[in-house]
Amino acid sequence: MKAVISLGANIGNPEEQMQLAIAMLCEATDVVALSSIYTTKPVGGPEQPNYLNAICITESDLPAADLLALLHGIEKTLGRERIERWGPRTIDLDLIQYGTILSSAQELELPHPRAHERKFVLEPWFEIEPDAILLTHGKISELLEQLQ
Ligand code: PH2
Ligand code: MG
Ligand code: MG
Repeated sequence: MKAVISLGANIGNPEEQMQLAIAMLCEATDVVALSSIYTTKPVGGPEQPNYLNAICITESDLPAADLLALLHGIEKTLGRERIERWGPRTIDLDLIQYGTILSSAQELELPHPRAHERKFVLEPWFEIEPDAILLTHGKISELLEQLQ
């Protein structure tokens, strides 16, 4: 199944953390596409530094909970501390969409409930998969257009 994963970092050494997270994703999963790295203004949360953001698409057969655990493991390895919602972070790996799974579980909502309104997710995703459909909201090209 195709997994769309978003990466973000804005404290510590964001460039290095992004590269390490990408390397770990390549090691642990079958990465099929990787976007450029974008510099983006923080959305929500306290005043904080700009982010680096990217999207990675991988092929995986793992159950969603196991894939999520893998992402959390990478975050932990790279020193992620969970202090404040939408606060600054050394690395954030979010599962945006996984195959055609729809889930409203609190531990893992799929597709990601805010993906449709986040340019920092849609723009890099569009770069590597322009025809992509966000299962809950439709064509990402149109969602992105609405945000411009
Ligand atoms: N992540 C957030 C909150 N705000 N803003 C940007 N630009 N990039 C992010 O990755 C980001 C954010 C919560 O995960
Ligand atoms: Mg996030
Ligand atoms: Mg997250």
